[in-house]
Amino acid sequence: MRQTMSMAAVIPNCFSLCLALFNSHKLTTLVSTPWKRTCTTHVICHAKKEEKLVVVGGGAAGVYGAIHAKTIARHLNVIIVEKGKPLSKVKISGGGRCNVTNGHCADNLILAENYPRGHKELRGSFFNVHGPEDTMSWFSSHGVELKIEDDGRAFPVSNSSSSVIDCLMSEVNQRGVSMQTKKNVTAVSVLPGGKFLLEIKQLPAGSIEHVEVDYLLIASGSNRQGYELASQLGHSIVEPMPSLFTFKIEDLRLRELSGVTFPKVKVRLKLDSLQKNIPQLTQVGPMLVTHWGLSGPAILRLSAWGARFLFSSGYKGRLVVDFIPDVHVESLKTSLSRHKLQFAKQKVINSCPLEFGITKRFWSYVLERQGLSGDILWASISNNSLMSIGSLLKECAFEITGKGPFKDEFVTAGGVPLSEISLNTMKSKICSNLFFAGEILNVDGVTGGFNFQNAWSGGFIAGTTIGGLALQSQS
Ligand SMILES: Cc1cc2nc3c(=O)[nH]c(=O)nc-3n(C[C@H](O)[C@H](O)[C@H](O)COP(=O)(O)OP(=O)(O)OC[C@H]3O[C@@H](n4cnc5c(N)ncnc54)[C@H](O)[C@@H]3O)c2cc1C
Ligand SMILES: *[C@@H]1O[C@H](CO)[C@@H](O)[C@H](O)[C@H]1NC(C)=O
Ligand SMILES: *[C@@H]1O[C@H](CO)[C@@H](O)[C@H](O)[C@H]1NC(C)=O
Ligand SMILES: *[C@@H]1O[C@H](CO)[C@@H](O)[C@H](O)[C@H]1NC(C)=O
Ligand SMILES: CC(=O)N[C@H]1CO[C@H](CO)[C@@H](O)[C@@H]1O
Repeated sequence: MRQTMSMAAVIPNCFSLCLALFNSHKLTTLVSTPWKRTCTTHVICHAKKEEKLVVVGGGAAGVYGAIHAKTIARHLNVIIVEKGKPLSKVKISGGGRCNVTNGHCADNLILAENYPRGHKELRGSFFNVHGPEDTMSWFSSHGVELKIEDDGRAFPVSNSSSSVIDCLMSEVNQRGVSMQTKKNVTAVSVLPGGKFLLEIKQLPAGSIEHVEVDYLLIASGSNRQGYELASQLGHSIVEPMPSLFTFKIEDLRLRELSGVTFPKVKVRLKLDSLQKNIPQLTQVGPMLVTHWGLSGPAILRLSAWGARFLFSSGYKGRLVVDFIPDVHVESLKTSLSRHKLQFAKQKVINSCPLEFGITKRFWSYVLERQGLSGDILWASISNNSLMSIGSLLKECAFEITGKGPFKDEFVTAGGVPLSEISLNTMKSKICSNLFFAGEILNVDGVTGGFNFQNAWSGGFIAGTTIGGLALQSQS
């Protein structure tokens, strides 16, 4: 079928026949007949104009979109313009393993809740059209086996992001998508007939070419240039800002705990600017102490949900940590009193309340923060001190003084507002034949493969919509 269709692509008349057959679902049964020869011998057509799609950006969204557009409309001239290396973020993601998607949310409504920007809008058709299961089955049917880890993140069985890249690049080549690298799309305008006129700069030489295109898919990620292109076409841009970052906390004693992981804490963000209580500003999960502050999944999720508030507060705020979220404060205090009786003759530093999973290193931090010497005996801790240790474990405040320097989980919130596109087609509501997919949209997910899923889903929807339009315009 592949061969027949590409033959058809060069003979537009034959293409219409192909299309008719394709539409009536009979094509697959016909490929073995000698009609291919018939096609080549009956070239009588007025050649229809060749349509062109340019995809700005060879990232996850752009490449996946291009492949799917070309899968549907083989005659469509599909060109990806990439200023750097294609799929470079796929390569480095997940520590080189690539968290392709998150396979834990069978329910798309629950899946949508992992998107601080987009959680309302993505509850609709978006993931139903192409969700994590569709992505996983696409990859596995194209030779990339995936496995789902306990927390839901899906990785290639090979543990290497190269399997994902190799698969996508081989699809690009096999399907005849043209990948043009070291080219920067610098400006766009709409011509009177409705086509786009792109200005493309060759890097690093700087020679400029102008290209007319019928369909434009902007999948430029969080690149400033991409926002510029979108606004040149009439779109507004929600102010871009970082999401998924760690918290800088200036606490020399905390620094001594650097490297310690707490498997389950409850973290809450308190900001002066917050009038109402926002449920997502409380997160439960693992937390990690670093040498500049706090990190780990619970903190990253909190940073994502709090991204806007933290941005406007200049990354200042108060973090309240409950180190023992499964135990009520009163029963914790009772247990501490019991511990005091039981271990009365021991030094506090030598006998930490292990039943709560408190490690010795953390216990000595707690004692220090309480102003207690580790050398005193349990018996000599006053009831008041004991109660405030209990309160500290349940409600330990840290002053956030900034955003961590770590960029490993970096994702951008903001971009083209979802209200300006139709999520069931990824089509612009402002400019016709313009499409968006991926991080350029005002969508971002928490850690765990959700950002890539946004790119796959958006790329698929945009690509298949464009492919469908290109088929229609040929028929
Ligand atoms: C270090 C790191 C690790 C990450 N890990 C994960 C993870 O494990 N799981 C997850 O889900 N997400 C992860 N992310 C986020 C994820 O990489 C992005 O959400 C995803 O790559 C977005 O895909 P995209 O195709 O929209 O944009 P991108 O992947 O950013 O691709 C956009 C492409 O467009 C090109 N481009 C932009 N403007 C132009 C122009 N004017 N002309 C030509 N080319 C242009 C860029 O060079 C780029 O290659 C990670 C991000 C980083 C930085
Ligand atoms: C991939 O990584 C996981 C987790 O680190 C490990 O359990 C598994 O054995 C690795 N697989 C291969 C093929 O290296
Ligand atoms: C791409 O073009 C824009 C606008 O001219 C420019 O700001 C940007 O630096 C260019 N990018 C590269 C990689 O040259
Ligand atoms: C210590 O304080 C707690 C809480 O106020 C109280 O329940 C307990 O009886 C007190 N114990 C002693 C020994 O005073
Ligand atoms: C965004 C995300 O979930 N990244 C994770 C991908 O997986 C690696 C482990 O291989 C984690 O370190 C990343 O945090």
